[in-house]
Amino acid sequence: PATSTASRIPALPGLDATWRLARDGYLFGTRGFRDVDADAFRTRLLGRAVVVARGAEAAHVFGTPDAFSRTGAIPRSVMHLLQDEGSVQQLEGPRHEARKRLMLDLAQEERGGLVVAFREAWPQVAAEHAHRPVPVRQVASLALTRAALAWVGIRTEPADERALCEDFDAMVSRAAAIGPLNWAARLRRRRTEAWAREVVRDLRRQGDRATVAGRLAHHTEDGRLLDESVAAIELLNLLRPTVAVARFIAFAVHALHRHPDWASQIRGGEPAATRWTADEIRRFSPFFPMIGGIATRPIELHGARLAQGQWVMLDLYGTDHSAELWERPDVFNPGRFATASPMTVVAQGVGDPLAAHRCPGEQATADLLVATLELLTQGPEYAVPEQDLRISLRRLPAEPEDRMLVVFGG
Ligand code: MYR
Repeated sequence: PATSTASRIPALPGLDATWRLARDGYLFGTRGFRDVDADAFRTRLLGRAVVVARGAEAAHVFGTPDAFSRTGAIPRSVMHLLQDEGSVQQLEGPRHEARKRLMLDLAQEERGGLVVAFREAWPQVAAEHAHRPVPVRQVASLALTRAALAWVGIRTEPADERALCEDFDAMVSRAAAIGPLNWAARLRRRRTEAWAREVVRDLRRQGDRATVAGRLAHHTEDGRLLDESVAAIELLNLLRPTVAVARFIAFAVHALHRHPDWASQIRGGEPAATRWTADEIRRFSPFFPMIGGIATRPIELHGARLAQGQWVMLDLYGTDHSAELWERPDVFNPGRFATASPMTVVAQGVGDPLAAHRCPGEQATADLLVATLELLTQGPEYAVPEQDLRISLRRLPAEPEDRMLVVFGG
């Protein structure tokens, strides 16, 4: 019987923890676990009962194929900016697997072309922004937009490229916002979706089955082309998260600045040091805070039985900083990856990327960060001006206080 023994999971004091989420941001889970002295707690968010958990067991349970449904598991304001209806993130079971195979074929198998395009775009964009302080994310987003468009095979005018870059950036920047800031980003998203539908129509008209975008436009499920708007949403799902890697790139600049020992190993051409630093940046930096799911069947967690329909959040940031999984988790130490597996990092989700909702672009992200670290140490020179380098974990998404300013070209 689906009786819940979730009561064995301690409850956070207080009726509703929404105010704590607003107060603590990325540390919402960590502070809650500390307060109840456990790796899971029960509470309410916006009045709705939720179990929040971190650690190996929770990550394993959460990554079990089809144990959780994503529909209705994150606020609609977040869902509309990052995923939208009909997208791969909203599918489950065989339909999810068919769509996810396509996304993996493109985002993972074809990632080499993306990295080549990014290496080409970075020095160009750095030169376009030289001799004045500029937030790294601005340079990185534009370089990634240019690279992503070239990679999928879409030609655009420079003005359109800049507008698209700002649209993608807004979708992520405003994902956690409520009210007007979120709505404004949603309007921008509608415009971008209209652009993507037009691209899909063109690709179909031209019969392009060769480029990454062309393959997506001609992908069939049950013998039928994807609905034009769904194909457009999936095209945005290739482009938007690629541009979001700019957030990790800002943290990469921050890390090299704070850890000159690792910077000099990377500059010396140590491939292992470079790869480990890329993975440590993904583990250490505040990126996607938590993921949510609705149990599709009764689930065992920490000896408790969660009923079907239970809303559960997995604290990604807390898991990547948990002492259960990581030695001295709050120390930035790429050397840990001499023995640790990068798959243990959950910044981009958990489980098997094909069967679960883990990010299909995780390998691409790691490769882009390796390229970034090489470009930062061996590519166009830059200086880091005096600024506030603190990173507030209250803000979702997080970034350095002064937005990690750099000056390219001395
Ligand atoms: C995507 O574009 O689908 C992935 C982007 C990852 C960005 C990471 C930062 C996002 C923080 C937003 C908060 C969402 C609250 C659940």
